Amino acid sequence: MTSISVRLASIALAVSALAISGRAAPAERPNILFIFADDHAYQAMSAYGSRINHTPNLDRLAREGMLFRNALVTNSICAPSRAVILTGKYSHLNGVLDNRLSFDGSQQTFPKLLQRVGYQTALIGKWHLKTDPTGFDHWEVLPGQGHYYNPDFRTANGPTHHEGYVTDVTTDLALEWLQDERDPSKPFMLMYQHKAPHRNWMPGPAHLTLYDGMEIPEPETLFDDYSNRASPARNQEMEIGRHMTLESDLKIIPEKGTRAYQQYMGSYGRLTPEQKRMWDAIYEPKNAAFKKANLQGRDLVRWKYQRYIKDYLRSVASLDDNVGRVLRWLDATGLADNTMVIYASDQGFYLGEHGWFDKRWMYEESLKTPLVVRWPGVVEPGSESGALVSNIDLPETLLEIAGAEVPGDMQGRSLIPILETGDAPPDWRRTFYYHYYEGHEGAPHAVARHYGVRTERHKLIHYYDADEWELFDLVNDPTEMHSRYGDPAYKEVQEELLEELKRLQTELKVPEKDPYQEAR
Ligand code: SGN
Ligand code: CA
Repeated sequence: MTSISVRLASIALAVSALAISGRAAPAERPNILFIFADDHAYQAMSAYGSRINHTPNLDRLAREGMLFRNALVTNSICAPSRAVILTGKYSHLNGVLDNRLSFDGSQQTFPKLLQRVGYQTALIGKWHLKTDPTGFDHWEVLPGQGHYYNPDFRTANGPTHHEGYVTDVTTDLALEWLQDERDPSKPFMLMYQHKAPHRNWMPGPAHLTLYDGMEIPEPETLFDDYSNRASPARNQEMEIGRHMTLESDLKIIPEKGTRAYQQYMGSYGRLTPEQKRMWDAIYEPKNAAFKKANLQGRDLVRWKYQRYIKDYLRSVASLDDNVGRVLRWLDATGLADNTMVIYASDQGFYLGEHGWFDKRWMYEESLKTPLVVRWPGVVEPGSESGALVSNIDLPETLLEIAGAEVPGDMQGRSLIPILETGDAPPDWRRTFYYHYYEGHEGAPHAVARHYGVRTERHKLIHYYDADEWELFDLVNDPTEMHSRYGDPAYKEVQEELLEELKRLQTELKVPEKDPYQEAR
């Protein structure tokens, strides 16, 4: 077939799929712009009611689209979350159980299926799945975690290097592709994926002094003592007080010749002399004041929290600005009307809640991720959904939008009915299965492996190595400070949840033995 007949055939296919689903066929299939952040907590997005920052451009998407209050991830860590989105399958089926494993790019992914129905696909920015991306007509990705300043990228034609701040550079590359390189005769699907605001939270030049002279409010559980929960909550290594480093995390220059100095130079050392001058002028006086104050105990934790949260929010500010640039480009080119824009993060993040940074847990802050969808003419502007939705639902949603057939082995569900009507269909999921695997010896942050079930109101968690359980009542205890597992008052709920957990594991084909061992 010629490319024109392929296109016509694919449009016919799309139109018939839309006709089957009972919706009017739009004149053209929409473009898809998938904007993805790394470790962006919903607590740091004003559309979600942030108490600590403003994100006007992300909020604009929420004002013009739908905001999901319960967008849950199946495995709260970077590479696994990305693999779930590409495949629509839980980690035990897509093979990426943890950050150490590589993605098998020969498997079915939604970008490949979009290509088959005539979409042009591109991926720019953070990738983190080790193997070369497949299913993309164009890709330029950060190797591994990438760098904040003067980042290197990988492409199909070898490495590239770009001077500047990674969030700006990623946006420049995305806009260049949209403007000059894509094929305007085809609908596009662009995955525009940021490194920010991932650890070590290095702000960009435009936001280095944002929040100076201000105190950011502390979360109420900053000094959690981890009582009334199972032992893993106490035994992790993700406390701001005990585990966040002054050097690479908090930009206090370590002594030369130390390991900390080497680590610090891994990021700071990449700055150009000009960038270093700008950086030093801002951090050095603050660092000197910190050293002089010789803080201890809670005062030190409070200082660390302030330095952390400000750098984190500065990194978010640049993300927000750059999303604004892309939204304005869509406006200016007239593409906004026929482009679905999705904003999400790979998981949530702790901003001092429970005294923590990082993610991984089935507790709320890491289980939930921001998710906003703008789709002009379909989604009611300013609408919200509280349905239990997930990153695993995204590929099926995008396939349906493109008029592609949804393979039966995907495990999520298309969000289209919710996007169209604002309401979840009566048979929408009321329970959600979670499974975290990265609990091996020496794993970063030492969070025990666990799985569990979340309902609208309750959450049951099993830390299966130690065989400990937790049960939370999110209405009576929204900050999850008191496990009710074994509490006679929750006997019935507990039994129901245990049963539902088993049912979900069977339905989702979770192997009885943790596939983690076999994957090594
Ligand atoms: C690195 C970070 C961890 C982080 C993981 C995973 N340490 O190991 O804090 O949890 O990445 O993050 S760092 O010293 O390298 O910053 S993820 O987003 O890629 O899953
Ligand atoms: Ca992440």
